Amino acid sequence: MILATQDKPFLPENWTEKLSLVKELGFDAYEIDGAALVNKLDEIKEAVEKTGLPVCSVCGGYKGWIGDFDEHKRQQAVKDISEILKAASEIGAKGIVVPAAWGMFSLRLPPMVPPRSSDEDRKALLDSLKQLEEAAAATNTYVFLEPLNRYEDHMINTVDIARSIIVEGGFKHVKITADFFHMNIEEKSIPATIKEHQDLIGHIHLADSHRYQPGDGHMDFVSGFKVLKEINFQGCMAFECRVLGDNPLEAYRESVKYIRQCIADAR
Ligand code: LER
Ligand code: MN
Repeated sequence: MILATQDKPFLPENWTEKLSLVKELGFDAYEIDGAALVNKLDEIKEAVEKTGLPVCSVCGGYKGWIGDFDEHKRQQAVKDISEILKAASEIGAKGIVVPAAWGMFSLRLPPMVPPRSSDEDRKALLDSLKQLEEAAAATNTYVFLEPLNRYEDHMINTVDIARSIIVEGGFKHVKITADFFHMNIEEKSIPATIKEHQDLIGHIHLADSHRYQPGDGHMDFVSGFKVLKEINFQGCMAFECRVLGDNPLEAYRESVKYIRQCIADAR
């Protein structure tokens, strides 16, 4: 299993120095911001070559959402993500993590009544993903559709809903990001969810129960990793968390060791 990290405030700005330190911390790969990738493509390519630390995936870095209420912003998201996928393919990244929307609306927070029906939400998502399916096919990349918990999005909260959209659209280049933090809130069982949707899970996000670094909270990673091993998951698992501790760099190093031990314990 490939372990990756997103950017952190304690990592250097210079791309070669950043990727070197990521490697030294014990990671195998890096999950990059889409805007950084597009704007600094040559610099990042050089850093990947020099350090031997690949960019495995992209997350964020575009305007709007694929399920945006605002039609103009929705199309902007599709356009930006298509551009990012071109850059991703140039650098050998597998694809981009894409939620329906993040922080746009929650059915569990006031005003609780959305400005659009769930049928219209679904129509918008299917249309965006149809366009992105073509962009991903043309670049041999994937869109990793990501369910978020009920407080962060109202359209796709569970892996099952993500599946139903992929099946309805007949998409071949849309897979699922299974994020342990969101699954811990929304799914009855993380291992059972991974097992049931193994054919569509293409990417993993890791954080502990409180969204800080793995090992600091009470998430049961081992039971999920057991299933990932059983199904021979070949994708990337990217840390997506803030880091607690007086020395965050060292705390992060310990967290990588912790996750590697969880992987070893998952037999
Ligand atoms: C947000 O909570 C999240 O999980 C990100 O991966 C959004 O794409
Ligand atoms: Mn995530």
